[in-house]
Amino acid sequence: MSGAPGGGDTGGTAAGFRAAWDEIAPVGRDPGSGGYLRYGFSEPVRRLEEWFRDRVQRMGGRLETDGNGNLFAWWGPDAGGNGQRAGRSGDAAGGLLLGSHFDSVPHGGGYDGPLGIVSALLAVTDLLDRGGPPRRPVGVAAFAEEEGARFGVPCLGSRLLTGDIAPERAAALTDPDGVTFEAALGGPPAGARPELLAGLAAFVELHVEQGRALAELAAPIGIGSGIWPHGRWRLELTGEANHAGTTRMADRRDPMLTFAFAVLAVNKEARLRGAHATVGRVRVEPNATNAVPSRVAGWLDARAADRHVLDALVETVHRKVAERADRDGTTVTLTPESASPAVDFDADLVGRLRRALGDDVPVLPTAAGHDAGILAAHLPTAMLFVRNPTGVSHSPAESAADADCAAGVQALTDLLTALACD
Ligand code: HGY
Ligand code: MN
Ligand code: MN
Repeated sequence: MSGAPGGGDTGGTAAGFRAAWDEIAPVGRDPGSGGYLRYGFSEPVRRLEEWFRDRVQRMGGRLETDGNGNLFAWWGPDAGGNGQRAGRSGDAAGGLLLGSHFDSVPHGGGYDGPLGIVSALLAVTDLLDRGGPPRRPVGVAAFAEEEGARFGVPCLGSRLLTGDIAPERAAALTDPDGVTFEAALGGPPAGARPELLAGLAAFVELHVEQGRALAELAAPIGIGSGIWPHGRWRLELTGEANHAGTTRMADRRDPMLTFAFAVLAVNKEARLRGAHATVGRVRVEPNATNAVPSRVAGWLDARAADRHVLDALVETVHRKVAERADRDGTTVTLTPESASPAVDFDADLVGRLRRALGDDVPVLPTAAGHDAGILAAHLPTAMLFVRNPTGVSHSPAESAADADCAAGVQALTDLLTALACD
C-alpha cells in the first residue's frame, strides 16, 4: 500500500491488506516463539508508532497526542492545517474515531490490536481515494498499554483519556523492573481529556475475534454486541520461608500449598458457573529450589456474562482460599487491580453498522476486554470482529486470513462512507 491516496491495491483487497501488513509484521516478533514482545512504550511499539506517523503524514492527516501515551490521526474538517478539530472549535459535526492498540501480551499474536489500526488506516486511504476528505472529522487512534502487560492495568491509555483512572495512580504504576508509568511516558500523564471526547460522535474498534464463533458461522466479519464484565485481582499468600531439606512437613507454613489450592478452586468455581477464570501469572519469593517460599503472589483474571455471577465467583474463591490458609498456617489477601463493567454497545450505532454492512453479518458478544469497552461509557461505541480460524489469541497461534482482513477493511470503508460522508 502506498499510504498516499491513489497508490497500489486498495486495502479492501487481500493484496492491498497484505502489502501494508508486511510492513509491520516483523516488528517485535520473537524468532523463538513466533509470538510478539510489544510491551507498552517498548522499542517495538515505538517503531510501530513511527510507522503510524509516517503513514499518516503521507496520507495528509494530522497527528495529535493526548498527553497519556495515546496517538491520534485526523482527516476532514478541522483536521490538518488550522490545528482545529471538531469539539474544540465546536463548529463541525462530531468526529468518527476508529483504531485500537499496538501493544501485545508476552509472546502474543500479531493481530490483537494492530489489525484494528492498520485496517482503519487502509479504510481511510480508500475513503480519500474514493472521494477526498470526509464531510466530518475522521480519526484513527493508537491507544497505549491496552493489554496492561507492562504496568498491570489494562486499557491504561483509554482509561486515562476518559478519566476512568486517576493520573496520579497511573503515574505511580511500576513495571517488573520498577520503572514507573510516568518515567516510561516521559512525564506525568495528562489525565482526562473531556474536550477531546466531546468532539467525538462515535468510536468503532475493529479487532481480530478471540474465539471461533465466526469460524463456526462461516462469516468473515461480525459486529460486537457487548463485553462481559471482568476484572483482575492480586492474590497474595504469606507463609514462612524455611529449608526445603530440614523442615518437617508438619512444621511448614507453605504459601505454595495454599496457592496450589487456590488455582484449583478458581478453576472449579468458574466451571460450576459457566464463567472464565485464569491464574496465568505468579511471583514466588525467594523463588529458590531448596527453600520453602515466604510469599506467593498470583494474579486472578475472572470474567462472566453476568456481574452477579462474577462477584459470586470471586467471593467464593476468596472464602475457600482463606479457609485453606487457616489450615496451612498461611495468610491471604485478595486485592482488586482493575475492574471492567459489562458493556452493551450503542444500539443505534450497532443498527447503523448492520444497515451499512448487511443484516446477515452476525452480532456476537465477547469476553475479551478492549479500549472500546472503556470508551463505551463515554460515547456511542461499537466493535467489528474479523474471523480467526484458530480462535486462539494471546498466543502465536492467533490467525486471520488476508481475505477476511480485507473484508474488515472494506467494512470500515463502507462504515466511514455511511457515517462520515453522508
Ligand atoms: O485481556 C483482554 O481481554 C484483552 O485482550 N486485553
Ligand atoms: Mn489482547
Ligand atoms: Mn486487543
